[in-house]
Amino acid sequence: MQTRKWLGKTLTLALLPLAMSSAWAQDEHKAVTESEMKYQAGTSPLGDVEMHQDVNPKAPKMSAEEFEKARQIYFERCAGCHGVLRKGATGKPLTPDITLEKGTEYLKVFINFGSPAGMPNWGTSGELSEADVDMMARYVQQTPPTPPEFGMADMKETWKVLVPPEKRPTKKMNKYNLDNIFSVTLRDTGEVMLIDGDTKEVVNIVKTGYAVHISRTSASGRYLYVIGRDAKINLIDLWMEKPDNVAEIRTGLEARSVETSKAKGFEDKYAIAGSYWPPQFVIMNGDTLEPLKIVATRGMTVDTQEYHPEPRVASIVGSHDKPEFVVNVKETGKILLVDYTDIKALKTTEIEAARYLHDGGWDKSKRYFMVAANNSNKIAAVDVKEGKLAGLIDVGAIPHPGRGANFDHPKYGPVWATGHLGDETIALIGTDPEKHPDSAWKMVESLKGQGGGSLFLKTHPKSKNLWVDTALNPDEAISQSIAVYDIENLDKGFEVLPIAEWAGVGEGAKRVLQPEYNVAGDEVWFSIWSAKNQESAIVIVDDKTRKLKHVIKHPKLITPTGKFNIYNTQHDVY
Ligand code: DHE
Repeated sequence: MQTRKWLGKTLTLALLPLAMSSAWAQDEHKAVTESEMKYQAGTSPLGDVEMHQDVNPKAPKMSAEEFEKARQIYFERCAGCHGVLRKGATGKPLTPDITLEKGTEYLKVFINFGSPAGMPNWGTSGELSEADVDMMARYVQQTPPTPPEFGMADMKETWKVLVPPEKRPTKKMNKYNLDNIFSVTLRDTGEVMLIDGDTKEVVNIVKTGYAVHISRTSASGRYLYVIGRDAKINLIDLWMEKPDNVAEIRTGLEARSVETSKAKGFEDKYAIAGSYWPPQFVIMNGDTLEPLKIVATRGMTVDTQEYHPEPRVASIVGSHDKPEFVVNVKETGKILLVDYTDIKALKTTEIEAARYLHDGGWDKSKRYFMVAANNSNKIAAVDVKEGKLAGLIDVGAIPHPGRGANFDHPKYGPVWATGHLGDETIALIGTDPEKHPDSAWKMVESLKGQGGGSLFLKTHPKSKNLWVDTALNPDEAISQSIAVYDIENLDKGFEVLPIAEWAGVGEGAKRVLQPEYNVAGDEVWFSIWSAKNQESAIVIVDDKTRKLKHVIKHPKLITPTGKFNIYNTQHDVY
């Protein structure tokens, strides 16, 4: 039997991770599967960035070559959970004051075996060699290298106006029904595929940033903003004969969110992008992407009120009624209402919520923004009209709503729904304090779903269906199918549709991801997401009959993930 010494005791290898988990990982959430943890630990583009490094004489020795290799591995696999500066988020903090005390042997065991609390078993899974595990254990005891800042001069250097506004069309120059175009993220090729929702034909494939993340539509519906994980933004003009890039910029070194001003009088005027690194957001001209104002998000955390050097910007939405952006700051757990009426005298309302803020969407009235505080197992509801927190609602384990789903519940009135990464439930929260005060800001019902690993769910004002994906569930039968509920008969449970099977693609992970409606609200589009070298597809289901309507396949439809219908994104219909 193989044994190892740990904290002075001799333990069998099988017992080591358990012993460690109780010692160090006690307070980590327990409900995460390996695929979910890997989702949070997605690759950061910072691995290729040159960084400042101090030498720590107390840390174990590493050659310059080893350090560089370890840094690459850290940013590819670890930074998503433990943070760029290793201050901790989903994963534990790994700053030298903690890691030096633990020592190389302890850290090696942890990296090798993982923990039941969610740390992947990088060594025993074969992903890291024994030498790499040893190297990583020494690396996390060094002073964390700091990536450079990215200020106005850096942004301006990357900023390109490919077609100036005065040379752009003055009216729509194509025959497309722009309301029904879909912008589809081709994650691993760094492109978006624009698909005509009426004919299902490809309109254009536009080169974008690395591991492109989301698309958002301007208030008028003319412009499309796309952001990559490398913080590159592309502005696409949908009025062109063939919609294409008209401007681009990098607003940082790593990012996830972009949005545009939607309030009356400010339509298409500003764009905003939040970054993971540096921790900041930038307001730009809406039609050129010229950077105008950069605001740092470094500051104190909501609960312990300690300084955090790396509060990443998660979701951002533009209010339809007030000239404000709602900026959700992950590590501080604060929601910023940024009034852009006068960006030279920016007024910000800072609302205390909970850690770690991630994704969210509007309630039906678009007065309240609902955002997941995923590590607190809560949803924060912000009353944007009054500029205050309306509620902090306990839900299931690790809520992940995407933008959520709004519908009228037969008993509780208007509700907003979220699925969860960490359990199989779907939480319904009452959102109408005026007509349904007893239900407001409470989880009025918790539906049982197919399983954990849910990322997105969707309905449409014209539909009676609620579609819930379970893309990260470890069971293929669950990750490759969808659950659909009749919202007028929720007690009847759900029907399971084998969406990936309907796609008729070959081998692959075939995760069924992110339901998205067409403009009419009578079709639901699903991504069938396999690896880069495998066939993927988009499956379109008839909403009323729940039967297969169409499958989109294309040699360039590689790793499709998010899909954004122009009209529904423009008007926040979900
Ligand atoms: Fe996302 C939205 C961050 C991994 C697909 N993702 C978001 C938002 C944030 C975010 C902050 C909200 C943006 C907004 O509304 O302004 N995503 C992150 C991560 O930090 C994380 C966990 C790890 C990473 O390294 O990026 C991550 N996301 C993923 C994926 O692995 C997904 C499934 C596939 C992919 O394309 O990379 C993925 N994220 C999406 C999608 C949305 C999104 C499709 C938009 C949903 C919507 O309906 O609006």
